[in-house]
Amino acid sequence: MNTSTHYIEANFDGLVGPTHNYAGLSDGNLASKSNKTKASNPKLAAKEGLKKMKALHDLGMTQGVIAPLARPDIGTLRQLGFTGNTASVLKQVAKHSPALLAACSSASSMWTANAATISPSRDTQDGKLHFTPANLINKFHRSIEHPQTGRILSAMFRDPNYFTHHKALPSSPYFGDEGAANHTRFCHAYGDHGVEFFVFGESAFNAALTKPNRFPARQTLEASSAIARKHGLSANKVVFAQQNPQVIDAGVFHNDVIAVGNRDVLFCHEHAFVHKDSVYQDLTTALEQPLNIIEVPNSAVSVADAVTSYLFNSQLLSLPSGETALVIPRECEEHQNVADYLYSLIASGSGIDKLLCFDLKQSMQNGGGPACLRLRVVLSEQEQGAMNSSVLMTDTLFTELNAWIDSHYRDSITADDLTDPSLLIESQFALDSLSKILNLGSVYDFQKTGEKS
Ligand code: SUG
Repeated sequence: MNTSTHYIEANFDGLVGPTHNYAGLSDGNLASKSNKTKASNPKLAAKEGLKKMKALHDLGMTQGVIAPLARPDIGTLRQLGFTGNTASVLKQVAKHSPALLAACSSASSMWTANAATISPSRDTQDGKLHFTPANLINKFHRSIEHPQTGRILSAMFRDPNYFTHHKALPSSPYFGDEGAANHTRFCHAYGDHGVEFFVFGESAFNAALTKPNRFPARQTLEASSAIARKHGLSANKVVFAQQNPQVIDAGVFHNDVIAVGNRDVLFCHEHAFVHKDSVYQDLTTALEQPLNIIEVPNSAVSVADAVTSYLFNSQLLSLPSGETALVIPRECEEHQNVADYLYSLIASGSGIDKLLCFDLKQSMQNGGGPACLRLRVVLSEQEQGAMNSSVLMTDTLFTELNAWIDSHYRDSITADDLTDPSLLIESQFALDSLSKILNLGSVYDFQKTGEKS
């Protein structure tokens, strides 16, 4: 391994799929539940996300795109006993269970923070980058994502000399895994051997650990430790922490709704973790240098304010200019307490220098903010050279994707539209064409899965 090589953090955002809709599928995610039955606007959703990608690219960040999954998921519907051609499958399931149709039509793969957990090559025993797609077992509509997600990630990071792709963990609640949304990496420079921080909501085997009462904990300690093992991480560079069950019950369904970290900064709410002092101590010890912990007091921003504004679902970015930026959703500026807190934070010399604010309302209404929409990958120069560069944002790709959205996306979807076989055909055409733009090969394989209309 060449330790003098330069490493960067690239962000890969999920392109919102053509079936984006509000189906109220996520118990414990307050936005998802409260927007059920609202009409969605997939075209606007995709453009909002794309604008964020382009803006970060324009600031000099390495920005990539992750293609959406094929939806409705006819393969899963066939597995559940619906037969005939695709129009007939849709008709049967719409009659039998509109909720099942909605689950199989969800564009939830847009939240790529849940796509996988990734360990950079500097942290792993074999010096390769490791990927484990999340099994997302806690929600049916998300549990069907990982096989296609794994294919897409493999088509983006193909070269086995650099990239190791694992299968998702066993599909059991004991190993509930929600990917990078519950995983943060700390380091001084991206090329250092980093500290990988895993936050879990409950333990499947240790009954002594408290559990939330109202809403499910989606990540188990057992899943997090399996990933650390599979990725070959050093024990002294891994920290496990339990998320406060009370915040899960208040709507914090992933750690990235209450904390975000980058390099040697941890920005979190004071109620984020159980035994927070020992968590902070363990992180500092593993990092072997000071960690800048910016802890937001409940008196300034309550947990409820954090959940409505998505303050912590922000991206903490080290810009090429040397500044640290916090990428926030518009909702933070619209929330008085949160906005006041943020302006004082920037003025205080905390280590966060500027705010970048984006409209991501279409995704926010399903509980997905800026940080949900991105998957971080720390890459060396050689790894950047070895990956599929067609997925990296450029001015040309931005123009091409905008035109692609314009020609394939609807500007409104309601529950009734999900039964429409033309939506399926439109989506298949769109993804066929996207797989060429992004050079993904046959990741969708509609023919093979019997999904071709
Ligand atoms: O899993 N919402 C997603 C939001 C994921 C946000 N991701 C992170 N925090 N990293 C979820 O709850 C709602 C779909 C619907 O109701 O139509 C949904 O799946």
